[in-house]
Amino acid sequence: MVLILLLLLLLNGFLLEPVNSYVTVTKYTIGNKTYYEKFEQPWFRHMHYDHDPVEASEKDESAFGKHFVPEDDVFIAPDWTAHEAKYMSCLNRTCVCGYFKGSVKNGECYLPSGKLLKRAVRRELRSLRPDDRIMIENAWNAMKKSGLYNKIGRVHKYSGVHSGPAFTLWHREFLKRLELALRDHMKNPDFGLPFWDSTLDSLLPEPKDSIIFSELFLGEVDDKGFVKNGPYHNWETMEGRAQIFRNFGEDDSGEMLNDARVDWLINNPDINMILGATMPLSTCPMNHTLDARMLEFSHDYVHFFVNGDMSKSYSSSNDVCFVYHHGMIDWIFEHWRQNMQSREERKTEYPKSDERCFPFWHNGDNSMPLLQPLKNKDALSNGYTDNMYEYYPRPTCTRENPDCDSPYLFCYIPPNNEHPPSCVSKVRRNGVCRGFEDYPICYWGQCVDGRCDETVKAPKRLEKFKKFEKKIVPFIM
Ligand SMILES: *[C@@H]1O[C@H](CO)[C@@H](O)[C@H](O)[C@H]1NC(C)=O
Ligand SMILES: *[C@@H]1O[C@H](CO)[C@@H](O)[C@H](O)[C@H]1NC(C)=O
Ligand SMILES: *[C@@H]1O[C@H](CO)[C@@H](O)[C@H](O)[C@H]1NC(C)=O
Ligand SMILES: [Cu+2]
Repeated sequence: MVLILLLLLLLNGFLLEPVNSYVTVTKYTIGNKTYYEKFEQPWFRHMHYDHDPVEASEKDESAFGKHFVPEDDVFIAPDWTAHEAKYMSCLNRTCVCGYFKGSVKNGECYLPSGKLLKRAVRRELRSLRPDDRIMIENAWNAMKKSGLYNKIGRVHKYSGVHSGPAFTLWHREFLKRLELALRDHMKNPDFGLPFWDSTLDSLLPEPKDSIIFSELFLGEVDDKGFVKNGPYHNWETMEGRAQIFRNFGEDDSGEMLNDARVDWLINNPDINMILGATMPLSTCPMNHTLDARMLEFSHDYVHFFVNGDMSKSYSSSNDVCFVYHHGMIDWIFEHWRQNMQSREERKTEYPKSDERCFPFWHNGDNSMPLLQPLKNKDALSNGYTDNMYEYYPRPTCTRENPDCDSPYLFCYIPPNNEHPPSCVSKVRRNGVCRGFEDYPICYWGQCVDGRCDETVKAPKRLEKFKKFEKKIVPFIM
């Protein structure tokens, strides 16, 4: 009896005080939405170690985000050809027209097919029609085969800039170039780089069981973590491994983006939370504290979640997952710009150079390595989204219209209106679906004993959304 009481007490205490430094119950209003922070939500699912400035005594040892490349690495210089160099830095369509072998008439670029070159439309992977997705996958595979994918991958491997103000801008320009190459390999260059909105996976009991990691999208891994099917199967890495490597679960701090952090970022009045130094020197007279929700940190956790090739900056570009994830980071950056800055501010505001804070290569007027002649500040240009690409809206749903417009997603309506309905990714075969039994969570089969069982036929889905309004399921973390 005493023992049972003691056990109950212990259990109770455990539930009330999880071992997590982000535990509080607080009401937040972000934009028009209200969130209640309880347990580790809404910001994080796992504890994150504190981020500390770099001590002056460690200044020389610190890489400040410069890439570590293994000693036995075989260096292959990723130089742009003269043809690429001529077009890759373009920020408008007349400038880039020759890259697509088009011709300029009346200030517009016409492709050899006679079609007008437009801005590329970037869509969430699960919002693409299957035919279009396959067209894009074929383009990637053509680039992989010709060596162009690895060549551009090496631009990131040897020169990607991280841990400070230039991070988001360097990657914006890098993605723009990769997108030009991808479009040049597509039958329909109206499509741009897809992006992976990992908020759609953030509520799943096991995000690694998302349909995104099935053969339909990024591929499944075998028991050693090697990608064993899907469009990127047998993709030899830049380092010569036969398969892309993902090592889910290796790092506790890995996790998806979530709606609360995305909303916090895109409505944030402090430019430092978007572009600020994430590895400042301790000598920096900082205006901002290091916050685990800063854009670059939030970006890191997704890398850590997938792990394997994605866990290191020198190897992450091996995995197309990296490109798609950075598309989402760029989406956040653009939506912050649109929400919080005027057109003029967008092209000029940049954290002030200060050598007490961050090294010179993060300064606005420093050239972007391997993305010359552009300087960090040039990537603030409105030309990117005025001329080169635009974003198709992320999947959303409401109580009135609980439809995510994709067979790979369903509309989750949380109990007690804790937060607004949101689109959630379906789960792959044998994946964990616990807590969502009454939703169409399994892409194949049905949720039985907490797993998607493809041998159990799904009922007719004619009324798929109606019943959820009545039945509300507790959400188990
Ligand atoms: C907030 O809601 C109001 C009324 O629904 C709407 O007009 C406004 O645009 C919303 N603002 C944001 C930032 O979503
Ligand atoms: C397009 O870009 C080129 C190269 O930067 C520039 O010379 C030209 O003026 C731009 N055209 C327009 C219409 O902005
Ligand atoms: C800190 O903020 C003040 C006022 O907003 C500004 O004048 C100053 O330049 C900032 N310092 C740094 C290091 O960004
Ligand atoms: Cu990077």
